[in-house]
Amino acid sequence: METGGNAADLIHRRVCARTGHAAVIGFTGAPGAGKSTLIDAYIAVLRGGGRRVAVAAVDPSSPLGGGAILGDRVRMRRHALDPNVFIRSVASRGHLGGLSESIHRVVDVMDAAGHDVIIVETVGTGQSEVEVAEIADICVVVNAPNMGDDVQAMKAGVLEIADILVVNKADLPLAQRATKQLRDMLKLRRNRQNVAILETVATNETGIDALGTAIDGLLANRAADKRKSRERRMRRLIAQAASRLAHDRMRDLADAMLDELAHKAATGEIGIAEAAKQALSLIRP
Ligand SMILES: Nc1nc2c(ncn2[C@@H]2O[C@H](COP(=O)(O)OP(=O)(O)OP(=O)(O)O)[C@@H](O)[C@H]2O)c(=O)[nH]1
Ligand SMILES: [Mg+2]
Repeated sequence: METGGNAADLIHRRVCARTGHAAVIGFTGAPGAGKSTLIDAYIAVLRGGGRRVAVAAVDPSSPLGGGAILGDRVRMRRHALDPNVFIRSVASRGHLGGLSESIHRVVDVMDAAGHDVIIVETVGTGQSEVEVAEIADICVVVNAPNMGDDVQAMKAGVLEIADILVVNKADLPLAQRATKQLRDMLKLRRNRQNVAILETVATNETGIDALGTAIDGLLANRAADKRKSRERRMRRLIAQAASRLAHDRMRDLADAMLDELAHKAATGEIGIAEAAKQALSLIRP
């Protein structure tokens, strides 16, 4: 059975009827910024409050399959034996250069399974963080001092999606400088310039309680938007699925019909756009 086929659709429908309870928190940021370590510490805070947690770690290093193998990138072993913490690695399907549709399904299933908080970890390498912002109710962008060309290198897009900015590795020199740089960059942001910037040391759990409090505060304000953003997300998924469907049907179209269109286009009788329109009308049923 092809992924995304009818069986998947059936499951999706059953699952969707049970979703809407979980809070989805995205953690994104440069490789090695400390996202997994931070999440590990945050899970401890959530568990202290009795909440059930699921983590979907998007693993960019495994483009194939959707396996549950946890790579070395995932440093959350402390909670491995806790039955109320479910951690899964999700392949990013590299050829699309970002989060796949499967992450949407994984998050939905985690939600339907009754987790209170779902954490999505992605490495901020371009498209993926914009997609994580789409899935997540709250987006935490994790920075670390002295990485590459400081935070200047951080893409403007990443800053735009941040609901909370974290400067992790605050134990390192230059942490304060990174915080100041972020504050300056925020001033240039078009909207929501009052985003919290929190310093943390994930390795010794400094600042994690404050992070949890900040996330809860934002969640409380967002509750009303949830259904709307879910529907926006569905619209995008439907559009993606529709274009894939068109692509597949076009491929299956009788050659004779395409040949005729190709001939007309090649001789300039019709333009490409017109040929495409006619081809679409051929596959409509
Ligand atoms: N000094 C210091 N090191 C930290 C801190 N947090 C994480 N680290 C270290 O930074 C390294 C990377 O941590 P990870 O949690 O794997 O970082 P990540 O962002 O999840 O990395 P990727 O998933 O590979 O992108 C590890 O060696 C951590 O022990 C911190 O607050 N201070
Ligand atoms: Mg990681």
